[in-house]
Amino acid sequence: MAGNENNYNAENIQVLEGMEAVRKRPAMYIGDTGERGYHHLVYEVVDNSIDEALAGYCSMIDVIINADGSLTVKDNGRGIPVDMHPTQHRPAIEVVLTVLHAGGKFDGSNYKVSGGLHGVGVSCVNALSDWMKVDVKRGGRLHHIEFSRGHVTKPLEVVGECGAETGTSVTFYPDHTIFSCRAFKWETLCARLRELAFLNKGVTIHFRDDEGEAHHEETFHYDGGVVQFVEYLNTNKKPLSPVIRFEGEREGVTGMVQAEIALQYTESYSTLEQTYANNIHTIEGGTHLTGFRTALTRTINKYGADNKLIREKDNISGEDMREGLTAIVSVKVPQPQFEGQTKTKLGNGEVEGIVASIVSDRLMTFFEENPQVARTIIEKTLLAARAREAARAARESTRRKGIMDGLNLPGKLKDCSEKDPAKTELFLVEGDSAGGSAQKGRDRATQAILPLRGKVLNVEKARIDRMLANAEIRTLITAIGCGFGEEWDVSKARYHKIVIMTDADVDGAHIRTLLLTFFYRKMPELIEKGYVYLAQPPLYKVERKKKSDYVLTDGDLTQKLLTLGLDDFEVKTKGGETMDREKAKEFLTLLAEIEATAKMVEERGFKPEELAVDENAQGSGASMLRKEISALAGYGYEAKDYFGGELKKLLDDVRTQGKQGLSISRFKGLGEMNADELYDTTMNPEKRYMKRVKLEDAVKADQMFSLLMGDEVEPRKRFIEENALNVRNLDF
Ligand code: 0RA
Repeated sequence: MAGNENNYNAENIQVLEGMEAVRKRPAMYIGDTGERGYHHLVYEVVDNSIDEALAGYCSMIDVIINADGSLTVKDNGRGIPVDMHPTQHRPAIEVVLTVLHAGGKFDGSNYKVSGGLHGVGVSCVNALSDWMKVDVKRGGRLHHIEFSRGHVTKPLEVVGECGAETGTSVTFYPDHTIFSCRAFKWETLCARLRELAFLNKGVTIHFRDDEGEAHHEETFHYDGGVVQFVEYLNTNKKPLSPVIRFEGEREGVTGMVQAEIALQYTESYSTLEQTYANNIHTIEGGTHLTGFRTALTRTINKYGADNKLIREKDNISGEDMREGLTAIVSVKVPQPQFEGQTKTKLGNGEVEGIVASIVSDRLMTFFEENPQVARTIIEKTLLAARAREAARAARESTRRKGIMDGLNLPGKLKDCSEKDPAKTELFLVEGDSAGGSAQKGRDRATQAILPLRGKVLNVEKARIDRMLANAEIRTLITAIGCGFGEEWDVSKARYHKIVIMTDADVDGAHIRTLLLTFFYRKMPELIEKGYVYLAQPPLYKVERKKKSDYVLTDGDLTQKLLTLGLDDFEVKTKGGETMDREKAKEFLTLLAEIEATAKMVEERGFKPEELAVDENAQGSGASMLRKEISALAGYGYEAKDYFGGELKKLLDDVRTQGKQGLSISRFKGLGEMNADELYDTTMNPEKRYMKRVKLEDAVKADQMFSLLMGDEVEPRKRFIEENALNVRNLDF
């Protein structure tokens, strides 16, 4: 026999130590204990179900955010084995859920090609969960087991029968003494689950949110896999070619390497290449990306030369051949090596040649069979090469003037004296007058000011040569100091905080979007490194007894007025009970939200009192209003109490009371603040509030910029119509 009593104890101690190790250094196992790590827990569990799907045993995965904040992942796979483990003397399911790396491979097979980013397995999730409950349908019986912080609290037992059904359901509640994040985010999980459904065609992933009032629900299922992924990415772009898909496999060093690639050319000037290794988004690229690019360049060059479409003097670069390209490269590697700063760069050397060989063969065949498409792509490539050549000439002339290397800083830039970029900030300010105030008010040592006049060029619609001819863009490039295009070097950034400071009006929002488009398309590393910020100037100045105070948003102002007003008011439920102060404030906040939504709905030509009770009314405004109106029930009121005017009057009265003795002025633009005010409210590092621009969902960002800034008019119109009511939530 492999084990005796002592052996069992020794193994048991290892398990305990393993779980403790994870709890002691959670970041080592899941990256961090913030928002990322919190969501990573979900991915680890879902990956196990995806593995079952890849092995051909599972077709459905349900993910549910439960009302209590826990999360369930349920699949119809084989079910985690529940029989006695041969050496561990306890049910296999206990081993899978408490032994690090036990995953699905105790037989040493290559079954598990997936595996989360850190590949730590579901046992880590267990260790980091306040509790975990698992149900398994297997062998005709329904089994149940429970854990707390990685230790069994309710041993495995049979709790019922299940006939021929099989599957696993894991529910866990993250340990909030470990995580700083408190809740799962619908958007974040949606993006990943959608991506998984694209990458694993045929799998159905059903996602539901039972927490809060929102009750979102979405099903992801794509029989077209990566082809549909590319179509999805290009929703807002004009296609130049059909979506081209290749698939192939080759024997690698540690087993069979599979590759699946889909690509499409569009009229856009940007490139979007998303690569995956074993379903993990390899943000830093790696050998699969290199192989893909090499093959693309080689094949276009060869086909172009053979068919006299490209001449030697055309001097086309690989970059030119990727202009307007959207591509998904997905590989499955038995033992993936992840490298790079964030461990998202594929390192397995042989993958480069394997991907290159698959792409070269298949792309050449495609070109030969579709000469018209090949010609269109090559024409686009030639145009890109010419534009790049013109840009190079423009750059050359700018370099001669010293603009690219920052030796000759633009006169408009009011630089700071500090030279250490980690300590310095660059404010991009809308308009000369606000620029003047910012310059006067700033901390000269660490804050530089660059006033921008008028609209910034829309880089979504301009090729690189036109861009470099634009004075505003050149000034920006020089001030930032990283160079541009082929000479780009993020380590040369002259400031580690680049703050966009625009007015809180439509023009300001437009300029902000144009600048963000520029950074996202042309200097994405600045965003990845977290160097780009949005200043948050206050909307209001509130004076009371000679003391002034600044208020950031309309919502904050309402809160302030309600708080002050409630000093002199008593609010009752419909039943006549007096609400305590907290509850009264919540209630009035709800009334203010209803008022704002009703106003927006009205501006679009609808009657809010009708929409609020019409279950069939579509559009985000209708459902938002319905949701808010139904929340009135929590205070014993209903729709007609609001629309009848009684509650509206209460809101007005409290607000009016709150305004007593206050003088409120609204800032229409930054220029209305004097230098001291601007510094105090918006620039002073001790007091200001700024938003860091994050790039969490590259897919969404790409679509958003194509949509807002690109050529396609129809989808933009649709987007703006659908989201007009959500502008207060529209955020980057
Ligand atoms: C170990 C071995 C086998 C399956 C699994 C684990 C498994 C784990 C999870 C986690 C969530 N869903 C899951 N489904 C399966 C192979 C089982 C066999 O050979 O029958």
